[in-house]
Amino acid sequence: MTASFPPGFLWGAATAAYQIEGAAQEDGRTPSIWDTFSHTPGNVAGGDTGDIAADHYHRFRDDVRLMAELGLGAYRFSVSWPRVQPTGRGPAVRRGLDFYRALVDELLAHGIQPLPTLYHWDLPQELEASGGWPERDTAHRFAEYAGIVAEALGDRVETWSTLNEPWCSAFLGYGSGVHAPGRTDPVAALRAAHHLNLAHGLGAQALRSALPARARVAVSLNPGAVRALTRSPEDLDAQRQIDALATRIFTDPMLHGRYPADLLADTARLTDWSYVHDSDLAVIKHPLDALGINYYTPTVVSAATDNEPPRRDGHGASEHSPWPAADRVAFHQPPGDLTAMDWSVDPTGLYDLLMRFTREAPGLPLLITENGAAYEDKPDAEGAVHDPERIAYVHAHLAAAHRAITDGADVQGYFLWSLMDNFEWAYGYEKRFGAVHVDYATQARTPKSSARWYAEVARSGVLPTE
Ligand code: IFM
Repeated sequence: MTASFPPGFLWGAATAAYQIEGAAQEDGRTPSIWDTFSHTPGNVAGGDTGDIAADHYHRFRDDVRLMAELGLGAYRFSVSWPRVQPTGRGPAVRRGLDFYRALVDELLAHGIQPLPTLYHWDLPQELEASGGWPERDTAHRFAEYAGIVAEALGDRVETWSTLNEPWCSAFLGYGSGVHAPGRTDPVAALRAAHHLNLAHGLGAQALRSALPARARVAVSLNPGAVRALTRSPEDLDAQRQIDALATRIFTDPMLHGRYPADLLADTARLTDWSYVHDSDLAVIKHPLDALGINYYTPTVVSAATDNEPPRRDGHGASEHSPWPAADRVAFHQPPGDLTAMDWSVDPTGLYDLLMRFTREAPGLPLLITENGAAYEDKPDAEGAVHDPERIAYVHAHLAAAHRAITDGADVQGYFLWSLMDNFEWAYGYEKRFGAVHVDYATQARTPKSSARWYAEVARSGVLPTE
């Protein structure tokens, strides 16, 4: 049995600025929180930094040519805020914007639709010095930056995304501290979550007022596919708590203009949420044209028992939890084969999320803005890279997406994470998510067998039998 995807379905791949661009100190770019964090010993495996990364800043024309060879119809990338507006305030740097203009032009010249994301975690360091995401002003700064990029690229970009995975920015950045800026304060994490929501709303408004009417505004979230270990009331309550902190803290304000009452109650001993101003929720509920869903693996939780083993929530090792006020929740390894991240392979989580948002936001188009897996890919004696596990992973997740479409979900595109191997945040270059292998010593690109396989799926719009 083969599965055909709808005509016009977007077949894409995704990357992010800090993970591939390099050129960290060129053309006026100043440090982001990830430059500072990765240059601080002990934060990133192997002491790796994004200084050079995959050198995409200098090689983007070759990379776009490769995308075209692979038959991609769309490319999701992120704009580096400190490259465009180095201090996070004031006028833009022309050379920074020129890079993205040239990238977009190159994509369009090859028939590839550009989908920029405005914020994929690289906050200008100066804004962190002024308090970062826990401070309200950062949301206003983001809106100003969104307007600058919209003015520069608005004539040639149709679909925009404001933020990527604000959960990670808030809770890994300010809660567990495994991501930049490495703070470990649960209240700061909750404040950051609200100000990221506000940034999304203000940013969406800024995009709308600068862009032509045909433009589409989206956001990319990583909602949790959270499962309870058993059907006991205690385990179901653990599931409810984590669902609120992983997903509803973003989707309730964005889709419904409210914070979940259970979230406010669960976190009441930490914060009174007085940083949510009266008009904020109406701003955050700015109408979306598409919802981006990033999905990798499910989460399994139960009520904690005494002598609980260390947390296994797949979000890195830290003695500080990224889950504010959820001290009585235990995390378990979900069943299934593991990727190199130790994330279990379970495409039903993707299906469940697509159906959840189909029910929750009828009529809102969905984009799978990230999905993929890291494996230990190595070139063989001939220099070829065979990655059958990645083909199996992507195949299974595309089959889940197809099933959701058949069941009524309006899924309009799939973006493989990632186009090429890159800087995997606190794991450095050790984890390889790319369909294209990067030899970091030479910067040679070698499409893995999954890239060839995906190219054929993209070309035909048909998922073959395994
Ligand atoms: O590499 C990241 C990406 O930046 C955001 N989503 C998850 C990916 C894999 O961890």
